[in-house]
Amino acid sequence: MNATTPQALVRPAVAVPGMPAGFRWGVATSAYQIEGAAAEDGRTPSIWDTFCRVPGAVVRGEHGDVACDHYHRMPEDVELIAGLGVDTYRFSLAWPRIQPGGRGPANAKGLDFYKRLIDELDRRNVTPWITLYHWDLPQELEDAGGWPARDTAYRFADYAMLAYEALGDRVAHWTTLNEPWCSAMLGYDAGVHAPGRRNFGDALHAVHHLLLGHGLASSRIREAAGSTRPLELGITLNLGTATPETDSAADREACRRADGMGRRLYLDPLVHGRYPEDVLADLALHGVELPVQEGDLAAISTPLDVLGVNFYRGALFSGTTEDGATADADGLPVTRSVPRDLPRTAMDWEITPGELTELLLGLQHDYGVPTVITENGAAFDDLVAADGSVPDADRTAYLADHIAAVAEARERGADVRGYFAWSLMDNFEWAYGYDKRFGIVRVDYATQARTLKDSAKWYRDTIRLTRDATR
Ligand code: IFM
Repeated sequence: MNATTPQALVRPAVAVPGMPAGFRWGVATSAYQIEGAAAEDGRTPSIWDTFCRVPGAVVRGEHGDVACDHYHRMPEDVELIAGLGVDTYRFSLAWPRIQPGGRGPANAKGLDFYKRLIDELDRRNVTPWITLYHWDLPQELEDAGGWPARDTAYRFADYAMLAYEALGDRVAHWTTLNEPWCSAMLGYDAGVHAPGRRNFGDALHAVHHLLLGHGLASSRIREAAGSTRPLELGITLNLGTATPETDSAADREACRRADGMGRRLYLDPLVHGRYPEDVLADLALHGVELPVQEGDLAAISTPLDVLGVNFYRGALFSGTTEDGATADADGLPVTRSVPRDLPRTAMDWEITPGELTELLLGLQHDYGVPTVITENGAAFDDLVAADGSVPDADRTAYLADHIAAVAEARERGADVRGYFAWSLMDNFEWAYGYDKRFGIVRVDYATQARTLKDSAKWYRDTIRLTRDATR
């Protein structure tokens, strides 16, 4: 059992009340985190291949060259997925595999891998759910300016069409981007993700161009699908909640700013076709203006069929420094996240399932778009028992509490249509390398052996019992 949550008790699998028959159950992964085969069949480097080579950027200098070797073990992995009884598998396409260098024609060998994956999923009645972009920008496009440059949005739309033209006759579920906040803010402002740049203004330009890329790709995919092909199109955002530490005006303002930068900056243009005025004013204080051109917001607000929600935690905010100041050294208002005395995961993330219910109800109220939880899960420092099993009661408890939070949100009126566990298997956790294990399946990186953790068995049984109860 994990030291961070010694209280985690073994949870029995039971049917989750209130889940309708068509509720989707899935597992999720992304290309760079699992595929490996970094230089095979025409794939060229992405910004992550480059970033991993920067000394100090990733724990122990680890990288995705081999990762879980999924590129070579894909049929066995699909077998594993089917054995869990999930109906949906969310995975991402590697842009530098499908369109090496980020421009020009499709690479047939790259597409073939995903065609074979879809064949395997079809054979086992698992629905493919494609994410077009999970952070692996072709390096050439970064060299040409990356997401802060407007042209990258057009390049993304072209790549999206290459993928849709090749796979759209067999795949109905398409997500354009995974977590544009991370691409922009971690990649271009904090510099802790690829490409490792540190410029707030560039990061905000990246936000706009990511959203524009989403919009351009969405409208072209929608047009190509026409009225005959089934299509469920959306975007996935990482979302949390912002709770004020006290009822003071400063703390409530801090929450307005945090919610503005983390949620409304994306969802207002996506759903309502406008950026939130208060956030634009906050950005102006930093001397930043979004590079919006005529027609951009119409493209960005191309209707969404579904909003993918990745939830890991909510946060408490204060509008003052620990010393009580409301402005920082630059005279800008303070938005400080305040640690709480709550159980934590191995990422040191607070465990806050109730805030998932709150988030989903807020999304329903503010935006009214059907949602699917496209990621939820936790890293813990798993121990392998003498008999080879992985008794991860802490992860099972995390999943159980968050699935219950989804059920509660549904009961209170949120239109949540699915839940995908992050992640199918342990994988490359970005700047943390292979240190942090999010899988419900353990990967022994020395042998590439896969072992179902207890949480995977619990998830499998929970899905089966829930389905049986709704039959
Ligand atoms: O592993 C990541 C994933 O790639 C994106 N969402 C959050 C996960 C856990 O950090």
